[in-house]
Amino acid sequence: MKTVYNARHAAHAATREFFRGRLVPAFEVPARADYVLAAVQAAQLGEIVAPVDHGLAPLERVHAPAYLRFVQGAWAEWQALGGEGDAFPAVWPVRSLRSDVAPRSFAARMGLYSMDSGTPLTAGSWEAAYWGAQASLTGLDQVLGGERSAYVLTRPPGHHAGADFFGGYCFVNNAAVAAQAALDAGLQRVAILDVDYHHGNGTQAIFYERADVFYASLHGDPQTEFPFFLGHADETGAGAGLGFNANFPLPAGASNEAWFAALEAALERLQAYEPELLIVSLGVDTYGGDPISHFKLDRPEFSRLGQRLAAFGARTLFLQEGGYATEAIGHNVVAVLQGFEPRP
Ligand code: OKP
Ligand code: ZN
Repeated sequence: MKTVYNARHAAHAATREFFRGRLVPAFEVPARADYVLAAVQAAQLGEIVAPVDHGLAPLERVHAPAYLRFVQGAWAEWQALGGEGDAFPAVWPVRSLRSDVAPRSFAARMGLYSMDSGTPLTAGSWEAAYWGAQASLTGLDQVLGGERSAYVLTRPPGHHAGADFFGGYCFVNNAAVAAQAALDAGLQRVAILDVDYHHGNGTQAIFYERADVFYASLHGDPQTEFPFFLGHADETGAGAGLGFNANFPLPAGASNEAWFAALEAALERLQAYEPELLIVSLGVDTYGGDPISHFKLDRPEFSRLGQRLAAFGARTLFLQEGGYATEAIGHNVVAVLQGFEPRP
């Protein structure tokens, strides 16, 4: 299968993030994508192509234009204020505070448009995220153009980003942009399967009241795992979207057996939906050696995941999400993709 590689990912290079009261080396680093690229090349997975620019309009189909403008200009605003190092939010409009008006203050807007202090906004965040969305749209073009599958190698990830907020290392929701673009191209039912360790709160929220995108996710239980405030099993959709959202939270430390049982349950729901396209939010932070996650998958399980997704039978667009055991993620991703499409 072809890989669409967002080389501009490297523009987003945070050095540090907050952890237990101090700034520690960032987990979501450019080396992640470098290792995956090397592994994809070594495995001779297929041609590696560059993203084609589809412009801002497809991003505005799922994100508020004011939010996108904010992210695009945030680094310049931060620099004009004399900001040193990366920008972090420090104040949020929680319950009883107003979020329907955007204050003039940059600090206030950083909070208005974010969900956590764990997502450093850097000089190149917008460039990397914009081109990540373009790479996702380019991968979608491949799959709609007749390819059985495509893999989009990009960072930062996207599934925590909501219609109008960044967070969880994410700025632009690549899965949501691609799903909406697929609908805009004429498809009627798109499934998103999110196998990242973390619940994709942004993706879920964007499509929560809609029946044309079915979001299914297996993830660490939000009782103890990020993003904490979404991802419970009782979130099944609302309004026209009722019945088109399915969450399979698993306790931190869950066995591989439990994980694959949840995968079967999720795929059963998606199979009944009869999607014309499957988008896989492919986080490999489910790996046993991941430094911030608590599942136990390893090479054989990633390969089995790929095989199972191939058996699902749909056109499939793989989008890179998390995975923080930097040197291992390339091998883990390639195990999934080769499981999906064994070498002839
Ligand atoms: C993004 B994705 C660890 C803090 C964790 C949020 C994790 C975001 C994961 N020091 N912060 O879903 O892989
Ligand atoms: Zn994750």
